[in-house]
Amino acid sequence: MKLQLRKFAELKSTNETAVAFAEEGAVEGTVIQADRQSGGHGRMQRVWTSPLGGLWFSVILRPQIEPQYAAQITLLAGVAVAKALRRLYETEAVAIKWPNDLLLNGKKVCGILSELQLNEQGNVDYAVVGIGINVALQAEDFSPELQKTAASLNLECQKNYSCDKVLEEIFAEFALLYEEWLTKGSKGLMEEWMQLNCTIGKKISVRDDDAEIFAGTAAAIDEQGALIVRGDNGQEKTFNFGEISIR
Ligand code: BT5
Repeated sequence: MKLQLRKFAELKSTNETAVAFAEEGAVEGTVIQADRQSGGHGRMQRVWTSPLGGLWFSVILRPQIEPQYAAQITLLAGVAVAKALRRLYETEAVAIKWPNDLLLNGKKVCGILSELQLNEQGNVDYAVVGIGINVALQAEDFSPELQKTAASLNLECQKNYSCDKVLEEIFAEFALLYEEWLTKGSKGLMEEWMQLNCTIGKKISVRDDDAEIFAGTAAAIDEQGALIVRGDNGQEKTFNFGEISIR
């Protein structure tokens, strides 16, 4: 797959623009990037802080796969970004928190938002994978609340990489992984995810809004990217998506 960049100074949300382009037939590998977003969002329309200095982009994919495997696209993006950031910033402190976050020394540096559109036959029409990375944000770009939970790569690692450089590194990893995933299946991807994650083996709470709905140890992820949790009460439960905090 060839990634082709379409760059904008400002968009409401690169995911929204990517969906609109995909609906108009944009080819697989089209990438929408904006220097800033006026309405960047996370899951359930949560606000995603996206000022100048961050890398905000969305990739249009048209994988011919069974829709139930589409959840792996978020894992794939996480692996591609984690590998690129670890190499470029020469740190192993970047790790994947299930399902869609990348942490640096325990603070969120990247969020991923995947959206899937099926056609009338129930096959994948397109997927949009939106990736937000705090590359060169300053502490004051974050609200006081986010300052406690979010980090910016250049600040934290004392480097001065541009968003273009980070994007170039991610493109290389992403294209390679995606081809491998399409042709060879998910085994290699899952193995890499296991190497790069900071979730499995940890004591976690599964949350809905602010309330804990299940507590236990993250035991494994299954073929489709769902998290298997061994409950403190001995019961095992599988979560296809959700919110967790590491205890
Ligand atoms: C995510 O949602 O983590 C997915 C974020 C995806 C953003 C990208 S940017 C390009 C593309 N265009 C979009 O409009 N979106 C995608 P979620 O798991 O729901 O986490 C959202 C939470 O992360 C918020 O409620 C905040 O607590 C926190 N947050 C917001 N902005 C942040 C930032 N810049 N860095 C770290 N944490 C942030």
